[in-house]
Amino acid sequence: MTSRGPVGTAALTLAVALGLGTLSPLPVARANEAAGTLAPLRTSATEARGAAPRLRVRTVVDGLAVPWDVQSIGGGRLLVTERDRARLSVVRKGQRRTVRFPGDRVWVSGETGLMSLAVDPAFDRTRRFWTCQGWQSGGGHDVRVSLWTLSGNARRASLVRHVVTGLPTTSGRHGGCRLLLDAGSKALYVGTGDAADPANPRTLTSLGGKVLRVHRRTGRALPDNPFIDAADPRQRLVWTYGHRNVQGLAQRPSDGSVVSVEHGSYRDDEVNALSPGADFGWNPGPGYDESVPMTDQSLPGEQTEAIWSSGDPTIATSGAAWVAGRGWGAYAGTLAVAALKAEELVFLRFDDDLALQQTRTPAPLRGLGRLRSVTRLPGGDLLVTTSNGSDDRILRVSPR
Ligand SMILES: [Ca+2]
Ligand SMILES: [Ca+2]
Repeated sequence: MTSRGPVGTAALTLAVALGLGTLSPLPVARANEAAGTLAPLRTSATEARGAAPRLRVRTVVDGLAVPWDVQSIGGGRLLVTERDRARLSVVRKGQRRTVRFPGDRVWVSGETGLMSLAVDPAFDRTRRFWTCQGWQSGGGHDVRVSLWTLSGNARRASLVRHVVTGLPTTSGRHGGCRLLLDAGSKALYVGTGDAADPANPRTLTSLGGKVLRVHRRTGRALPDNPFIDAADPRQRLVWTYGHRNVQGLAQRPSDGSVVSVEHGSYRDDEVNALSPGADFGWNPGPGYDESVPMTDQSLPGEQTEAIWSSGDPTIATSGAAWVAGRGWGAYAGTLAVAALKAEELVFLRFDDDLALQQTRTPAPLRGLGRLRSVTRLPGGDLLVTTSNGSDDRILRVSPR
């Protein structure tokens, strides 16, 4: 595997002169490379869709500790999870209020705690939202997806039901877990981690190292799932497999396609274009040997290459959202990906067929600390959570 060379000096100078921020070397697009059609790098604003707007970054709320996810519940209010405190909060006008909820049942260990959130599009009427988190039960623990209702005064969350249980856990490493409500159906996608157990990603009866697709209320498999005829009911929930630790899921508004974002080992963070039944090729060896490729083509059957890969070293990609809405200009239609280790928000442009066109990291989106999750607000602004461990913030990124 080779990395594509850096952008030419002339192009870089042009980009800087145009105020585009720094153009990064194009990471390996292995699927394209294999086909011999690596797309040219766009180098000027005139080739992009309009000019790149200046970006404004504001702090929405501070004083948090590892806020894992944030979602709007309307009325200027945000629902926020904090992983290690297992705390659920509502934030409005910069003020945070704790929501009463059984946080003492949440299993917190290492990378696992109170993690992703999804909010019912009909929240105004239903008051419903979903979380995924570590959970203690019967002396053991798992990661599970749970459906809640928020009280009218937003002070208390009541469990409706656990929608999916039994996502595997070990030490808390690689606990996933990302939720995404499908825009066009009743499906809920659940991105899971492999729990640092080498058997999980390719064992179709394990819920670890997968993207699951379930009915959002019942947690049942959907009739068009790829393994719906499997004998084991867990396998019927599987949409894709061979994942390491899915940290992001995002659905492109233009065509409904869903991508996952996952952490690489020492190399190759990945953005993957999901298709039913696809194998994404992570198969750590005995003893969780992580020296194997992130997409190991030597495995039986077909393995699907990433549509973007960090190469070596990784940047520790996490959450992502597609950029849409007024004012985004040249950034419209890109995938905004948060990076923990690189402490930046990266915009990836793909063409209609999800072939990589360009990567761009605007200067205002660098050096903001470790970034965890990206959420697109109804108007198009992005919310980004930091993940430094203390004095964490929720940031709002807007085009000026
Ligand atoms: Ca892979
Ligand atoms: Ca193969």
